[in-house]
Formats: sequence, C-alpha cells, structure tokens
Amino acid sequence: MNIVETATRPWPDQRPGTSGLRKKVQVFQQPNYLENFVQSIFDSLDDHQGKTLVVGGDGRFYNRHATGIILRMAAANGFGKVLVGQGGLLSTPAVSCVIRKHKTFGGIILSASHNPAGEDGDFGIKYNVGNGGPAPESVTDSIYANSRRIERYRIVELDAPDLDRIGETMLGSMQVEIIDPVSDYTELMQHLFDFDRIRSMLNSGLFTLRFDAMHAITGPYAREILEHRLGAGADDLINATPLEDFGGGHPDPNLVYAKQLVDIMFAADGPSFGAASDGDGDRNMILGRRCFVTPSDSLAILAANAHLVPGYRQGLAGIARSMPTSQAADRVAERLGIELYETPTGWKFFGNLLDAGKATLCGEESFGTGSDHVREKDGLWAVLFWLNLLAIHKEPVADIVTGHWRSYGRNYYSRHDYEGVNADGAGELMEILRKQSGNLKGKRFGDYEIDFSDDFAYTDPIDDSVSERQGIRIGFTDGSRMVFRLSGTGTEGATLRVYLERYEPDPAKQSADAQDALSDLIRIAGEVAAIRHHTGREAPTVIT
Ligand code: G16
Repeated sequence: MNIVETATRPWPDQRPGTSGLRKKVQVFQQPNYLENFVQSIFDSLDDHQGKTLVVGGDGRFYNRHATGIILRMAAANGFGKVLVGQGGLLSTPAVSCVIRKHKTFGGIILSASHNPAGEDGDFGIKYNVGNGGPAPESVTDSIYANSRRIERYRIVELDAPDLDRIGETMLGSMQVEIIDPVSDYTELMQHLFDFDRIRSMLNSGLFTLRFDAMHAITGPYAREILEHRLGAGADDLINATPLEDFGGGHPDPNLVYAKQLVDIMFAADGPSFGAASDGDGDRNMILGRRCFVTPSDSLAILAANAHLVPGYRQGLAGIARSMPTSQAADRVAERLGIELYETPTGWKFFGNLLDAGKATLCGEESFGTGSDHVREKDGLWAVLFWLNLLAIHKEPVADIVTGHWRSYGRNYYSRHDYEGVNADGAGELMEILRKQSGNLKGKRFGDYEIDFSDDFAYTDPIDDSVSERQGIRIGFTDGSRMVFRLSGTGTEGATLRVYLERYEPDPAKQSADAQDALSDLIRIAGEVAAIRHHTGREAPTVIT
C-alpha cells in the first residue's frame, strides 16, 4: 500500500468548540487544513490500529470531498475498517447509533450542524468516541495540542471508493463498507416506540402532521420512518431532500429559521402536530396547532410521561439538563424522586452520566433532547416520542402543555441571541460581569432582588473533571434567573446568549406571552450587562 507522509505546518486556529471544529468552507479548503485536523484526531487516539471507524456527515458542500480524504487517511493510519453512510451521509444520532451497535472504535461526523452550508457557508468536523458520544474535553484538548505541533500527515495514494455503492471494498489493506445510513437507526426507533399505535393515529384521519427536514440530513430518515413505516403522507414531509447548500436556508429549527413550518402551524387550519430538525438531525422543534413547545418544556413533558412509552416503561434513572436550560425538568425530577443533573452547555457533558446509568433523559434549551439510547441528542427520536405520547393521550399538543403547567407550574423562558457581534466587546461584557458576579447579592431592581450570582463551574460526578467559566448566572430571590454566555459554535465574531427564566405557579397567570411575562427581566439583563454599550445592538437578532 502506498502510504505517503506529507510535510505540513500547524494552523493556529484548530481548537474544537462546543461541538467540534466549525469554520467557513474556504478555511477548510486551504491547503492541508482538513488533513492537519484529521491527522491531529488520529494522533490523539491510542490503540486504534486494526479497529473500525464510522464516517458520515450531513451532506453539506465539501462532505463528499472530505469523506474521501478521511478514508484515505484512515487507511494510511492503520484503521482496519471504516463504515461509511451511503453518499457520505449519516445524521449525528445515526453515527452514534452505528458506533454503539457495531461496537466500533469511534467515528467522525462531518457537520456544522444548523449553520448555513454551500461554498460560502460553514463546514465542520468532530470526533466521537467508542460510547457513541462527542469526544470529552481531554480528547479535544489533545487534538488541539496535536494540531499545534503537527509536522506531517499520512495518506494513501489511492482513489477513494465510490460512496454511492452499498457494499464492501478494500482501500489498500483497509476494508470500507458503504452502509445504508437509515436502517440501523430505524431499527432502534422501532424498539423504543410503539409504531403500531402511532400508525393507527396517523391513519385515523383525525390527526395531521407536518415535518420539516429543512433540506438537510433528516429527509431520508423521515421518509423511511414517518412515511414508509408509519404511514404519513408524502406531502406531510417538507424540504425532505438533502441539498449541499440546504436550499440556501439556515437549518436551525426555531421560530425564526423554520418560518415556513411555523406559518403552516399557526394558520387557523394548521396540522395537529409539526416538527423540524436541523442540519445534522440532532436538534428538534416541536409545535402543535398554534402552539410552540419550548425545548425546556419539551424535556419536562417527555420526562413526566416517559413511563407510558415502551422504551422507558421501566422509569427514569435521572434527568440531566444543561445549566441555561429552564428548571421545568427539575420539578418533574423532584416529583419522580429522581436526581436532576445540571451540566455545562454541550452534549459531551451528558456522556458520563448516561454511561454510568445516572441519567436516562437529557435536554438542552438549544433544541436538543435525547436519552441513553445513543450518546447524541436526537431530533427524530424527540418527534417520535411526542407522536407516541399524542397517540396515547389523544389530546392536542397545546392541552398537553397547559396541563403540564397546571400540574407543575410554568417556567416562562426565553433566549435572546446577539449574533455576530464584535468579539472584543462581547468578551469585555463577560469579563465585567465575571468581576462583578461576587458582589451582586442583595442588589435590587424594582421588585427583583439578586439572591446569588456566579460563574458556573461543573465537577463531573463520575470522573471528577472540572469545567470552569461556563456562564454567568444571576439568580433572584423569587427563583427567577438570567444567564449570560458566549456561544461556542459560531464562526463569525461572537454570539452573546442571554437566557431568561421566571417561575409562575398560578394557573390563572400562565397564559401570558413569554416576552411579556419576562419583560422586567429582559430590561434588567440589558442594564446589568450593559448589552447595548458592549454590543452596539439595540435588540437581539434571534429570540427563541
Ligand atoms: C451544539 C452542542 C450543544 C449546544 C449547542 C449550542 O449543538 O452539541 O450541546 O447546546 O451547540 O452551543 P452554543 O450555545 O455554545 O452555541 P449543535 O446542534 O450545534 O451541534
């Protein structure tokens, strides 16, 4: 086998963020940029010789090209076999599923998630370990360290195999198996949910559905599962063909970017249930007719009802949520008498809890929900979970949500994003808040009095690793909260995220618009952090 060692020099900017390395396509197209990062991943692994790797991505521009390079480098770096999704496609949760089912050494996912795609868009790459989940910080730190001292990368001088032909071929002495990207994942979903019950609901004529794949990876999964296995109509799926530029859209399933679906769902004669997933299929947005379910409420509702669904009938071991996610799930955990874990933002922080059997369901405010079935958040899984609950309860989505609030109280919640702001200004805002955070207790703003304020730090209960500087939390004496942090997934400037939350136990006061209910806190956040001064912005770019 003709292995070539190519000399290279480090790039300075290959530190993985919240979820792998995300950059503009043009950055990845620079000579040796992708190769350096892939070699840095391989150099950070122990004992991978002869083992199996999974490779797949969300189908965005550069996915195919990068897949070919990764295969040639995997062969040169001693992997025994690579499982590749047909066409280079695999959703993020499907990669996790394939790693776990086939007990592979790890996997590489090509995706910049919900970030726009195309020649001028973003590309990304991340490494998942043998439990199927994102590499922990120890591994991403080592990848970065390797990227800073890399001098050569290894590649075979052979053509990469045809990615479209299912079956096995050899690349040098490494086996390449092109697999159907959908089948292992579909089998897992069938095991977790009551497909017969969902199918009867969809066939009853009383229930209508709309799923928006946003021209990204979930299209083929939704066709197979929702249409072929569960009997949804072909027209119930929109934007279901993956395109290299995601149709020019921004496949982030939220009220702003999934506007087409939101308009359909908020029409007077809208479908009973609507959902969307993102670029790589790990996020979800849940809607009912004229009803938006916040991701935080969705996690709480799934947790409260999980015992009704086949895969979770035995009950939940615990619930985990990221720190900025609302505390709605905490109330469910309390009533169920199970543990609630509060982790930093990033799915990787759930991995140890899931592996140790301490948490069964996990969720994040950033439209991510999942469970111990894989080690990634999972968009279609959340959709199927909701469909299963709807088939049991036979109630509109809005009634399930308000019923939950009546029983547990409502956590009014909203996130305000200031995208693409000047990085220096945003950094300064955070530094000033950080310095102040010890001295805010007792400070009053109208009816609100600050009870505590800190920079969130997390000690992993399994391996005792410590993650610091994870966001400034300001808590008020009435239980309200605001959190400030900078996104770790953007590719331009900085994105300031402000998370706002207020608890309302009185059912008579639970039907206000979230922005109205949070208006005092929104104003206080602007004042405490001098947002306008530091960002130069009058208003957030995205409100969810
Ligand atoms: C990634 C991570 C999530 C995180 C989200 C937002 O999601 O996997 O855990 O919550 O980014 O992170 P940030 O607030 O730092 O931008 P995805 O769907 O982009 O992979």
